[in-house]
Formats: sequence, structure tokens, C-alpha cells
Amino acid sequence: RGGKGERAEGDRRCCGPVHIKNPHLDSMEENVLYHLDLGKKTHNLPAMFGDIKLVCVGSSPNRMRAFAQFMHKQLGLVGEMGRTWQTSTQGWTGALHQCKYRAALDRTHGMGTPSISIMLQEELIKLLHHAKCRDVTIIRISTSGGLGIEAGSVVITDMAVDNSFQPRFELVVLGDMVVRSTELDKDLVGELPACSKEIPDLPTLVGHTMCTYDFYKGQGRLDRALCSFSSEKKLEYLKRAYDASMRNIETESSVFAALCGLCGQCFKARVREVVCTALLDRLEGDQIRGVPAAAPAPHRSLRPKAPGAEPSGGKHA
Ligand code: R2B
Ligand code: URA
Repeated sequence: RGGKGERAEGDRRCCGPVHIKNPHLDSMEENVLYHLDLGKKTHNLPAMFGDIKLVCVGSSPNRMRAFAQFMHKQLGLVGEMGRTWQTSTQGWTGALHQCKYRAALDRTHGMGTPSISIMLQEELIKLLHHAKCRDVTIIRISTSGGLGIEAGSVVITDMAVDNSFQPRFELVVLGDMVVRSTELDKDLVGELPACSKEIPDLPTLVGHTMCTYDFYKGQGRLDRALCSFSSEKKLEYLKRAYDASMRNIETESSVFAALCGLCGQCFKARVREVVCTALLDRLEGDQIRGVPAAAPAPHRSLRPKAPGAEPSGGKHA
């Protein structure tokens, strides 16, 4: 949106350079970003990425590619679509420079907590640091299971909670349990709903997002290989989640919020948000059969082209 250029002086989101407080990194001549096929010494990271302001990350290669292509078209760009590294088979992360499309990395953050924490904290954030980026906003755009909402609706997360409905992310560091806050950027949560008003027929709402450790048992699905609970128990749990203001469920928002938030304490690229399309209403069922008609345009381009065709949007790859 916009094209406003640099944000005004004094704007709370003029955050400055990306500093990482890690003394070990400073003393390392090279820092290999193994999963991105990049390195501090082997690549001129400031020249390649130094002007990036907005990074959009997601888990599905096909959807991120569709998103990158959609943005390329929306912004009226001609020619090659950003930069790509051909070695990967994993997918793309769209990265935008203000309103000017700048680059597409051929990586996604993958599915689930371990995957996103490798890609996001240990490598994407170091990339932004080594590239000397300033004033960076990071948005996770993805899919989710809705709770009591129409399939195709977009949920803007105001709070990421765990599967006990608590706004926390727990992990073990050197054998000790560490609990981190999952606070998101309140200004951005306030701003994003206005963007959806410009797009016709796009139901958008703000709500809590439940982040679980997996897609099946963590989300109370009955369509699993093994299942020990009844459909009544499942519905009781999901309705409790709905009553506690949860409007969707996915598997990365808590760790995304915690890692970006933690980095916000030691470096300034802290503006962050999670925006997910609901592929189905979990109060109605468990199986995903395709991309709903009401889904945003980049998702829609992945819908099956012919009746009976494999629903490519429903698959993750
Ligand atoms: C949403 O969709 C994926 C699972 O299909 C996962 O990345 C998530 O959080
Ligand atoms: N992603 C999830 O994590 N859950 C769903 O139900 C759909 C997409």
C-alpha cells in the first residue's frame, strides 16, 4: 500500500538498524546462513538486501510463489521477478522493499515451530542484521483452520496463544524450560484491517490465534492415524477456544511472535504481525478440501482448475 517512502521522523516504527546482541557473532569473520545458501563473507548482503523494509514469510512454497507473482503484477513490474537462487527446491519467501518489489528468496519458513525458528531467528534475522537493514517489518502470511468463521476469512492476529490458551511460548534452552512472551505489534494490528477494506468480498477480522505443536492431535482432529478422544470432547475443546476469543489455529504464530519480540529487546526490527486465511471452519469439520472461493487472490490462483482436479491449494507443497 501507499508509496509513502520513508516513515516520518519520530514515528514509533522508525526503529533504526538491526543490531543483534550476540558477542559470539561479532568475533566470527564468516557467518554461514546455511539454510538460505548465503554467507556474510561470500555474498555482499548489504548490496543484495540492505534496502528491505518489509519481509513477508510463509510456510508453503507454492503459496509464497503465488504471492510473489501476485505482488510483482500488482506493483506493475516488468521483467524478471526479483532475485532467485536456483539451488533450492523448497519454495520462496517474498521480500518487499517499501512498496517496490525487491527480492524473492527461494526459501519458506516451513511448517511448525522447529522449522520456523531455524529459518526465522537463526537465519532471516541474522541476514537482516548482516545486510544492515533498517526499520524492518516482518509479517507472517499463511493459512489456518478457522474457529466459528467463514472459510476464506482472513484473521489478523491480536494475540498468539498456546494450546492451553496462554500468551506464551515455552522452549528448553540448555536443559532449562524458558517461557517467552508472544506479544505482537499493536499498531500494526490496528492498521491492517483498513487494508482489507480496499479489497471487495474479503471477510477480515481481528482475533486470537492458537498455535499448536502439530496439525493433527494438537488441533484436536479426528481424522488421524490414531485417535483417543471423542467428537464431543473435540468440539467441547474447540468451543472453549472460541469462547476465549480464538478465531483460528495454526502452528507457527507463537514462536514467530516470541522470536521477533525477543529480538525487539536486543535489536530494533520488532514490528511484527501474523495474518492467516482460514481454509475451513474447524467447528464444522477437519478435512481441508481445497482453497475456499473467498480466499485472497494469491491463494485463489492455486485452486483446482478443472472439476475433479487435485486440489493443489489444499496440499502444502
Ligand atoms: C498452517 O498451515 C500449515 C499446515 O497445513 C502450517 O504451516 C500452518 O501453521
Ligand atoms: N493450517 C493449520 O495449522 N490448521 C488447519 O486446520 C489449516 C491450516
